[in-house]
Amino acid sequence: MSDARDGRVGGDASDVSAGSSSEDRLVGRRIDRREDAELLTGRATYTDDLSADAAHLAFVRSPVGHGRIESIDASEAEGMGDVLGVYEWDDIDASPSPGVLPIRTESLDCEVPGHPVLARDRIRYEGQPVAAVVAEDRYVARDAVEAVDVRYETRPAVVDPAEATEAGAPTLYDGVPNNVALDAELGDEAATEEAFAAADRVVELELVNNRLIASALEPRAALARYDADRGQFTVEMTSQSPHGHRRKLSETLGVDEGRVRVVVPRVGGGFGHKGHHHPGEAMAAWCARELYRPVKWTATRSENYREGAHARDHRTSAELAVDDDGSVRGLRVDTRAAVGGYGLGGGASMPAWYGRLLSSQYRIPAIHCRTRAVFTNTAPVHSYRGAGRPEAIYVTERLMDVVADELGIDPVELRRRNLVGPEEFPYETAVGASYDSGDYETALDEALDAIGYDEARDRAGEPADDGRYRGVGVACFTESTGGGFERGVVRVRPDGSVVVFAGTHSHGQGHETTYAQLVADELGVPYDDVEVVEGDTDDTPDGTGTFGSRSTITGGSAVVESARDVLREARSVAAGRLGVDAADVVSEAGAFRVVGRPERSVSFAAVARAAVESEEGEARSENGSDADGDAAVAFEASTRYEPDGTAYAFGTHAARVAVDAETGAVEVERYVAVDDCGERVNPTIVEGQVHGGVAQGIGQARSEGAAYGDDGTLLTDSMLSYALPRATSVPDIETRATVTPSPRNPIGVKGIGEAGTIAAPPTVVNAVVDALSPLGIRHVDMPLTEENVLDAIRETDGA
Ligand code: MCN
Repeated sequence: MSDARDGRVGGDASDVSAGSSSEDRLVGRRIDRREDAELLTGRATYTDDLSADAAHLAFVRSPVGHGRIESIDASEAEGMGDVLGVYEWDDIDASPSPGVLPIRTESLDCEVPGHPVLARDRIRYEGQPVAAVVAEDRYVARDAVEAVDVRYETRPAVVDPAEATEAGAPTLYDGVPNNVALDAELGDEAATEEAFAAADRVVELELVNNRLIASALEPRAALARYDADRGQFTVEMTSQSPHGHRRKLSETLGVDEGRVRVVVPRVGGGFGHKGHHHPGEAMAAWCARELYRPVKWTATRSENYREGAHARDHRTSAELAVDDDGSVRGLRVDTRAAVGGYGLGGGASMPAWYGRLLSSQYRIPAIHCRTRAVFTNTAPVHSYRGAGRPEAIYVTERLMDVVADELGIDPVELRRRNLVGPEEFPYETAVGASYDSGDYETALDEALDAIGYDEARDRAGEPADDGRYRGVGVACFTESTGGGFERGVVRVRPDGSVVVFAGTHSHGQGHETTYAQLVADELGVPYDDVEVVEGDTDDTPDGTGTFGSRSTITGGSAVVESARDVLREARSVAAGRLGVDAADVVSEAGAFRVVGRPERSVSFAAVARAAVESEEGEARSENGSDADGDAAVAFEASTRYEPDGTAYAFGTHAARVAVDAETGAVEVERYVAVDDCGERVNPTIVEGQVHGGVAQGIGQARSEGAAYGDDGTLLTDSMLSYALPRATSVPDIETRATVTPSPRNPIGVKGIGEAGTIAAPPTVVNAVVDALSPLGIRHVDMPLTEENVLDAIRETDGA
């Protein structure tokens, strides 16, 4: 392990070429993101910027949370000028397309029919699309939506996942009693019972993990075309997973995957929900075929909030069994996780993502977790930055603080006594996670040092001079990153320039910069000579996408492996030119040299040129054709890479807060993040990822929360009512890093994209509860709004 609390070690890389010596390496350097000039000056093209003489799609959406459609009268809308078509389920049913977004029933306990792109007759959440209107312009389309008269029969709704499992609650599906889509267990129940029986005490905690809505600045959008002669769809859309969307669109449209090309321009944030399959994009494609016209759809903010997948929404009963000396013996967790009206899954409710992380950084000999995924009359729940891992870490890290309080042990000391030690890796947890590498205590100590922990704890328990209570909170975490496969193609043109194609899709992460750093290093070519292309399913034949903090591990390793293959081939061409064996040639700073004879060398570009001029190269160039239409390819390699197991990132975050007990106002005064994501390709990008994630995590802790009325009406359907964090609610975020490489991929990396959303909620809640502990407060559920904090104070006063 090496401490990487470094300062800035480099800036712009425009005149940098990599070499084999470690000080020349691009990986590890703070190179400015090459995509930023375009993004920050507004020159970037997003889906809604594309026009293509498109007609415009708009939806009639259900105002009812649970019910049935009694009738639809579209005659007035159909008669409006410039309206090209009004469609309802019967039109889909009569078409060659199934028109259903498949639900991954293989991971559920029940058979449910999938999410129809337009409601069949049953309505299961407010905002569900009921009819679609296509018109010459988007304003006419929206006016026509108003003219469609739909009658509904309303039914009692259920929006809370705990209430939904109670006897007598309204049910969403026939044959799914108590709305339980999945009832899954993880860990050894008998061993956990034994551990509980043997422990000195058991501490219980009831927790709500609040429902969140992804609020990417760019709402979801699609522009679909249909080429009737070729039977080919082209869908330009907002996506984190072009190949995933190609597969899902082809299923909904009822065509082979090869008949769908997905092209993704710049994406203005996704946070998980743009990896998910929604009705809007599929309907745009369906309408394009129906009308033989390009059809465009851009969600309004409120549509995005009502139909776009939501996140979290757990109700959990948790118990920790401990001895009086603070040794943790067992953990028992029972969670009801909302999946919304259509059970679309995603990490939050899936035991493999949620329960698997419950051990956090601790040696917990026995864990048992029951997770029930529960249908509710709410928007579908899917992955949102963290996807199951924030929910798990929140349970364990809140429990650690509550237990510490009951035992009268400092919360950091309690954690320290139970940490997995650096010599224990690979470490198998009681819930089946295999941690690859880690040095948890060093990261913890860094965080304590940075936040000034001892000084912060040393307070009188009385409000300070400004009348506010002060508190400090710490949370340790692990995070499963990587998973699945990715394909990376590295192509060298005859002039020695390089194009990298990857199946991932950056929507704010900066892959164009980091993949170029990785490949330039491997090939020893200038950074500026490496171009990175993502987001077109025709360019990269296969891929999985960007989510789960997996791109660097999987996509990065795939492009690195391809670069290594290319380098091997290039070295053998260089050896031919130099008249020596390939074993006697080394690659160094953009050239190949004969070992021991540095004056005998040939440049990488000359080798690329020689490759196309050779017989073998000519054959290669005839077969190859690159994305620019330039047929000449000097070298090309394609790798399908699957990591050798999961890489577990980790860290400790700490915060100091001030709480006004008169008003309930919480201020996060300082925030420190110590993260370990193995080797850091670009420390500036890593820190940017941490900043963004922490801001979102503070948002969850302080203010965000999707609220539904009892009838299933979304009350927070705009940015006025859904309280995102603002600049004033997020302090300067201080970052530090430790570096513990992962042995499970060739570049030693772990993911970083979600760490902030995992660590920040328990860090902030722990700090606020610490601040309010003189008032006898043991727990406050998120979000820590003034109202919730005051309620907690009043309840304790009452007691
Ligand atoms: N990185 C690095 N060194 C590492 C790990 C990562 O330099 N050891 C760099 C990467 O090369 C990449 C970035 O950090 O440029 C994030 O990498 P990674 O952790 O592999 O995560 P992904 O690229 O797979 O991104 C996914 C993750 C997720 S799941 C969500 S949700 C998310 C996020 O990243 N949504 C985002 N970050 C976001 N950032 C922005 N701006 N917008 C979003 O919607």
